[in-house]
Amino acid sequence: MRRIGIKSIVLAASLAISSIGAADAAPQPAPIAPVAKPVEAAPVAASPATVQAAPAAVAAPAVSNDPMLAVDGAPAMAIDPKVGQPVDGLITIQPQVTPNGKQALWFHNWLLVPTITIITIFVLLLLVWVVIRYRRANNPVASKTSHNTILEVLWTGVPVLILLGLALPSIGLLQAQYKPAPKTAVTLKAIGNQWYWSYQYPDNGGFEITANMLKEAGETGKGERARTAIDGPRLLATDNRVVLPVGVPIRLITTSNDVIHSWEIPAFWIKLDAVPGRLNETSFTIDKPGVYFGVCSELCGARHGYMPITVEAVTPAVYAQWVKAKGGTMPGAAAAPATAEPAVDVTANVTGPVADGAATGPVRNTSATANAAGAGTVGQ
Ligand SMILES: [Cu+2]
Repeated sequence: MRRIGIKSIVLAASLAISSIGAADAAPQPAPIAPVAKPVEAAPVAASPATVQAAPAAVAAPAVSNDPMLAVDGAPAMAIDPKVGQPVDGLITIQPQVTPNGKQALWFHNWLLVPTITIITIFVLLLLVWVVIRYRRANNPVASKTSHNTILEVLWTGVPVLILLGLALPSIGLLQAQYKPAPKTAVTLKAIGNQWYWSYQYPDNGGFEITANMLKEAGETGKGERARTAIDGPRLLATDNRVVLPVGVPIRLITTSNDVIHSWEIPAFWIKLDAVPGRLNETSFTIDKPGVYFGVCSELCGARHGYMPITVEAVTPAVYAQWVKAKGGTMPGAAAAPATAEPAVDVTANVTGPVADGAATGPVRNTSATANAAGAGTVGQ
């Protein structure tokens, strides 16, 4: 009996230890690979020139040589270096800014980690005790006990209770993550491309933005802007930020133009594959304004590590302003299609080669005006 007991104890200990390793490994978000020099002339130049609506309409500061506004026209927002991005020495999950994320973080910090720790320490102490107390010198005549009902009931019942205690909140969290977005949600369609992301806002007139990684000073080509500290960390900052409102449910739809990518923002507890020919959907609500970084999380080719995601979460009022500056419409105001925003000025703030909507690929319709007419329809 004792032999079997020890065997199962050792097995349990190794399982517990290996799961700790897995938990530690999971939250590391950014694959910070050593940067090889940008291999090609980079898709940035060739990619659909990030032609954006000129921020002229925004009352907010629109200084053209402000790096954050130069291409985007989005309101400048300072980055909190401890939130929404990897932090040196952090061994746990990033601080969460969505209700699901907070629930998951609580689950991890207050149920999983303590349970694993207690079990591991208990098993370790048990092993040490057995090795010392029952070593041959101390215990020359081994016990022949073969059954102990109380002990057997306990070592079956207690693990069952532990598993139940973990399963109940876990199922609740799963359910929350699969809850469909309400009708009032703002839709963001993220489209993976080798190797950048483009985004459509079908609820806001269907305008589109393209986000390329900002290169480091010295790596940029002609007309490209190098990353600065206010853009965000190296390999995570993009030329255009995805702007989203806080406190409003966001319906995230992902798809891809070529291979499987995955849209991930660790601080939102969101990771959703972008599969060619399919639409995947999930939803989340951002609680706190801020800038949040993520990366493509599906191995998608040579420059997989160079297609980051930058989300700027702003108040709904600022979001409405931004949408207007992009030539889009807010769902309420869109009732009157007469608001044909004057042809969006695509000449300002364009660093890359200017392409008009017709010149680029079918999905890469970079002209905000082309889509404005079909307000409310989901661009495929
Ligand atoms: Cu990718």
